[in-house]
Amino acid sequence: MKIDTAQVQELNKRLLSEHQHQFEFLRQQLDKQGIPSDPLLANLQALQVAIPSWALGAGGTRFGRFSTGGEPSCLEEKIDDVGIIHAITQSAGAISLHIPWDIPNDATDIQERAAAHGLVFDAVNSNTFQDQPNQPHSYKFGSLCHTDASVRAQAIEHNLEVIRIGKALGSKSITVWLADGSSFPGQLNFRTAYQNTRAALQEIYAGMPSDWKMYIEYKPYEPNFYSMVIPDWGTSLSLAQDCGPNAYTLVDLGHHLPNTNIEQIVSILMMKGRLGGFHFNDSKYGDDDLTVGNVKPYQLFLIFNELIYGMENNAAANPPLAWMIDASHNLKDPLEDLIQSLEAIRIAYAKALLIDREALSNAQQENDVTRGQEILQTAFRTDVRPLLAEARYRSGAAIAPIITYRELSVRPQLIKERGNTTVATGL
Ligand SMILES: [Mn+2]
Repeated sequence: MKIDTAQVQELNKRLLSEHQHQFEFLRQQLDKQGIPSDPLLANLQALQVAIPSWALGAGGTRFGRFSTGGEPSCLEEKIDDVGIIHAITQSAGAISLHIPWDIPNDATDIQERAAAHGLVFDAVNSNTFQDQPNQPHSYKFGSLCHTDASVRAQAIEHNLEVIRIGKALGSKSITVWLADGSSFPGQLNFRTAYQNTRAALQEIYAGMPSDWKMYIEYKPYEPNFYSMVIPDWGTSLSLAQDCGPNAYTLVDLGHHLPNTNIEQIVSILMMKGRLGGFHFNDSKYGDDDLTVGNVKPYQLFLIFNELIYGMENNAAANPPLAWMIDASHNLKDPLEDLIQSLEAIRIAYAKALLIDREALSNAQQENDVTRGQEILQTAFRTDVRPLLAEARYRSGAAIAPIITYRELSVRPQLIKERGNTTVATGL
């Protein structure tokens, strides 16, 4: 299924006059604060977030999985689904593949299909957290950290294969997330596990083309519950530094213990020029992988505050970040969920762009705590939705994405084309 942009424009006509009224009101409010709208709109139009190939079907828990219907059953259909989201929002211009779930049969074919939807390939993701059929060695007790050198060699070779596949598609980065760790005290030697992992990452790094980046993701627990080899940003950063200048830390919002100050982590990593990218999601308890911004929108805003500050004060030359949604959709239509996530990311970004940075810096210098809070919350409490709608409208996307998605009957049509029982590869 492919969405005709003329259909989107047609639906926009009905919403246009009400939208213009709301946007004009906001534009005047911002003008009074000395904030011109056009640069904000240009920033919003430029922000593209990658959609991972594993987020297009229904996720599940270890207790069960409930199908959505019309799920993509091959890589081609996954690309079509991202194309649908991009046609409606013009803000999901990239797809992130997971190997081996999404190995393309013909790279040129797949690249052309993606290009027809206006999509490029973002970071490729390796998988050594589960065993594949006919794999000689098991990852039950770890991959890059394993005590047995032949298991480590197999895991290294898999990552090099992922790089080769990514290269053929035009990707420029690899994300490594390791499930390695231990579930019981005494199970492994912390130092040996770290040293094995470091040596393996260095080998993978050495096999990367020189214009590629490696993103090292961290997570404090799960699937191992006593220790993870890369539990936190400090460990990830130390490994990245030991690999080389093209290795970076990747922050997944759900990969923190409750109440961790993620915005502070973002700030320090950018100061060091080592923040590579972001996996967006939201959570109440742990790695819940919920729709971005649905539980803690203020945290997301505070993170964007640091990201923008980091981009504007970039002495360490932190490169442009890789943005990706990393969520699991257990109840909602995955495409609707992803559209909502894209919206939440852009809302947080737009609000953070409104912060009066000079006034905030002065308040901090003068230790005026009250004023600092007022400045942040004035920006946060501004309803920027008309700004997002205007950015979308100018890009040829939908003024109201969820309404448009439903009026176009996307899901019923996908069910008609693909059936009710297809299962997307992934978690
Ligand atoms: Mn992630």
